[in-house]
Amino acid sequence: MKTTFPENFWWGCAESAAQTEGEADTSASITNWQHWYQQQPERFFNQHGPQHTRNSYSCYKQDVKRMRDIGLNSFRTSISWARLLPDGKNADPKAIDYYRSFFNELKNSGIEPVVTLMHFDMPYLMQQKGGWTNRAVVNDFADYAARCFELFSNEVKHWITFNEPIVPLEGGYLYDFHYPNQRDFRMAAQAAFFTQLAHAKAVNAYRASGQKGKIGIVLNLTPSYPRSINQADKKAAHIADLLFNRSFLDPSLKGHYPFELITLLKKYRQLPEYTAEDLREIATATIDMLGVNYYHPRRVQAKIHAIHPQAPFMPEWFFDNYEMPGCRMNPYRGWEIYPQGLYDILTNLRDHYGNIPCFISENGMGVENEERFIRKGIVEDDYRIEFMQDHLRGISQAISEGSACFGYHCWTFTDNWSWLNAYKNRYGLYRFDLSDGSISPKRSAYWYQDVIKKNGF
Ligand code: BGP
Repeated sequence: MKTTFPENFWWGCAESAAQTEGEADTSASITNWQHWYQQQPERFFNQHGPQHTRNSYSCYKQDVKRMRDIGLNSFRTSISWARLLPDGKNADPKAIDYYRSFFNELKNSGIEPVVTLMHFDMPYLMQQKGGWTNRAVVNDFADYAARCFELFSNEVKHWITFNEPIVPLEGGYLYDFHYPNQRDFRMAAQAAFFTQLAHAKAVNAYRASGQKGKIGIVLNLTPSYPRSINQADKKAAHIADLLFNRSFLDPSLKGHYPFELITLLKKYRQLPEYTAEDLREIATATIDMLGVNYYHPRRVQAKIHAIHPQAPFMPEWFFDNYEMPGCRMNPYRGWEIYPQGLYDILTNLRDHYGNIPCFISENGMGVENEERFIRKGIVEDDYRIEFMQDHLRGISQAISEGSACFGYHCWTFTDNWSWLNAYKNRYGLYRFDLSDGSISPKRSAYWYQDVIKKNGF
């Protein structure tokens, strides 16, 4: 059966500055990632750090040409805060030129630039101030956002404030996979609240600028499925949903936090500090569009063991993760593959979040040792094609049932540096050869080109 999409559907890919740009010849200050790598290079896969990125700073014109060849009509990347404002205040003219000419190159090729202000990389000087746990950084971010809106008003009509804002908090304050490697729920909650406030201030600054483009946020939504219909399992899934999805989804879309989440955090004395003015700022920051990143679902069950009363407070006080026997897995990343999850997310947004216009802003499959699949110089990544097809079917079905989903961006265009995993798992439509820096299309690039041409498959 044919899978089709509406006219003017966004077909694109996503990338981020820190994962692609490389350490170019601007006077960028160092980021939290560069600092962390200097401290603990052994924690990065094969010790490949942020300096091993592909250097798209120098080759973006060739990249855009490849995007045009495939037929992309939209593309998301991010601005590096540390590159644009090396001292936190003054914009570097070279960085301005770079971003302007990159965005213009896209536009002139018929590719709509979608630009994220914050995709995991924070200037280290902001981190030294306490990062998202410090209110002063919220104001610094709002200033940075306002500078971007002013500097790139001609080039950019689609802005994203944050990419997956929950991830740096989970990584940095709960599970130790982002700097500053703390384990303190209260700090995580404070950082989450200030991140939301920073998002709201950026949205409100955009409205105040009078510009007529669109602004939104990208959230990684991970539907929580209970192991069974048993009440305890269902409650466990409900709390996981409150903590990991609705903690950002509700304030971003409804302007306020779920009452049950506030009650829960209050009970365990984990509520962040906030003011009435902060809540007003969040309540008034209405977004135009939502980006949904989806890779895998979350399955949970009621806790099996009691909590150690002196152990640090963690989300896992309320549930255990559950691995469903026989589920389809991506063993390289350890993530379940469940396309139905994407359909469920879109249906939930339709039914409970006013059917906000949304696009799938990341979806893809990271696989290790892809050189195994090279035949006649091409990575035959049929598994990636199948993964994307299955997810696209879910999207198409949701749209036919009324979802306001208007696009799909796969992660990612060219294999890139993936944080702690560095180059372990490859996600690209194009292969990046680390040994000589060359780039070549995988089978999925040709497949995607065909899908775009036919607006379906
Ligand atoms: C998302 C991030 C991306 C990218 C992707 C793949 O969470 O927004 O930046 O890294 O995940 O995940 P990973 O690199 O961890 O395999």
